[in-house]
Amino acid sequence: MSEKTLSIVKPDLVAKNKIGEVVKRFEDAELRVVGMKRMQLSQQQAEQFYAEHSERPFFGELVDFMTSGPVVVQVLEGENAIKKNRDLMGATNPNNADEGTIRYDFCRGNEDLSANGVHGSDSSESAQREIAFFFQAQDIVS
Ligand code: 3AN
Repeated sequence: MSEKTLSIVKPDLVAKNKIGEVVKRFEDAELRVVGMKRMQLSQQQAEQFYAEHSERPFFGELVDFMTSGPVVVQVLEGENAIKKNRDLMGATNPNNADEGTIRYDFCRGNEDLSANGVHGSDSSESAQREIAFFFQAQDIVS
């Protein structure tokens, strides 16, 4: 089933000039980038986006990191896009991620767990909410 998911290239990988390498992995896996923009998140946007984690001890650190520099948000489309993107990303902690995943290849050795390179929606409900958070319908072109 073709579906859409939200991906974010986080400030660490934007700063390392890895946007293209991340997008290449999506394209090589037959995911299509159907919406994309570079933006600087405000504190309020980051807090809203990660609201489900607001009670977690790392919330402040996560919001600080996500607002520390520009991000690139994308809508990816393809067969099983949500799981496929999660598989390409690898485990939340890059040091536990499988070799060949984005987080292992570009983020291992990072001490700060917030700096794990990429975000990907974890369910179809999250994907819908997260896509609508950043994109208007007319900014997504399949
Ligand atoms: P994932 O991004 O793999 O779905 P979540 O949803 O559990 O992981 O966590 C959301 C984000 O919160 C992660 N991408 C990571 O940046 C950050 N995070 C998760 N756990 C920690 C932690 N223990 N310390 C700092 N940041 C964390």
